[in-house]
Amino acid sequence: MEQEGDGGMETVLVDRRAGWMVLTLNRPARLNAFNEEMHLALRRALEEAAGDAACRAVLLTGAGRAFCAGQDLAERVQTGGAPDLGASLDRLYNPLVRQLRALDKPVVCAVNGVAAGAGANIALACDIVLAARSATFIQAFSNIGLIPDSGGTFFLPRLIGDARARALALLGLPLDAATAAQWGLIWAVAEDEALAGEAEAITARLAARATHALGLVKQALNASPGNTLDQQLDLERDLQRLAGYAPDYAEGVRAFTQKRPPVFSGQPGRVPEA
Ligand code: T3D
Repeated sequence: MEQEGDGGMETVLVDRRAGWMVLTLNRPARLNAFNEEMHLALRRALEEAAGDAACRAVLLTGAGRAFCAGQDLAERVQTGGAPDLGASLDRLYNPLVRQLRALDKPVVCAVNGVAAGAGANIALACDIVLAARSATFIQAFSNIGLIPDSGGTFFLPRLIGDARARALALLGLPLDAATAAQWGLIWAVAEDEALAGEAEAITARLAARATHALGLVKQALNASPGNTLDQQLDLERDLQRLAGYAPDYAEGVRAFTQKRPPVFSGQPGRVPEA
């Protein structure tokens, strides 16, 4: 799963814990900027997380002082013709964002330092974003003549409203973590030295919950922005039906009535033929 490169360093570190996985972007000398190798390593690690029933949550973070500085611009210095950036998004960034959103288990992002360009928006594509107090979010794209990608123009206005989204995207200025949390861009801020512990505690807590239901929660919330209320009510009916047949629902109700903590398996149930 780990990928060799960057002078023998793995570009994504994969740490398997009991019930969850930590994925660490690992190109610290380049502030964990994405090159193709890191893209492919992260994709494979997420595929492994998706296919492993024992992995019930994922924690994504960065090595060193940054979370991720977006695209590795050293790869984009033009010596010949201009690169087709649309092709790069199609092949690398868009599949990553889709993969994070579609993963049927929660993804926590611990933003340990600056998150710039695609690095910022990949953080926003995760389910729960916790940032170190010293971290900043920069829609750096317009600083180099680009537009926000990796879902930035989707996530930003939905999370913080059009006025703030426009200013961040057009000005390319850093937003501090506390303001990001206050605006609703992210879930919360942790003190720098407490970030890893708090993010791990959240991920471990998620891994012990009703994983199948959490995947359905993601599905419902992912569909919400494009749906009418009627469509969303229908989707909730369909997904709740699936949740209701899963063993974790029976266990949740049993545990509640027996006044004890539930022990969830995370597994889907058998849905009767319609
Ligand atoms: O291309 C496509 O496929 C299309 C998709 C594009 C997606 C994108 O993400 S476009 C946006 C790309 N990212 C940026 O524009 C951000 C560039 N970086 C910065 O603005 C700053 O580095 C930061 C604000 C992130 C951090 O600033 P600071 O002062 O803390 O650090 P620094 O000194 O600028 O950077 C430290 C080192 O990391 C430095 O290398 P050196 O001089 O020590 O050897 C710097 O060059 C390197 N670095 C930082 N960001 C990148 C990078 N190297 C390559 N690519 C980077 N994005």
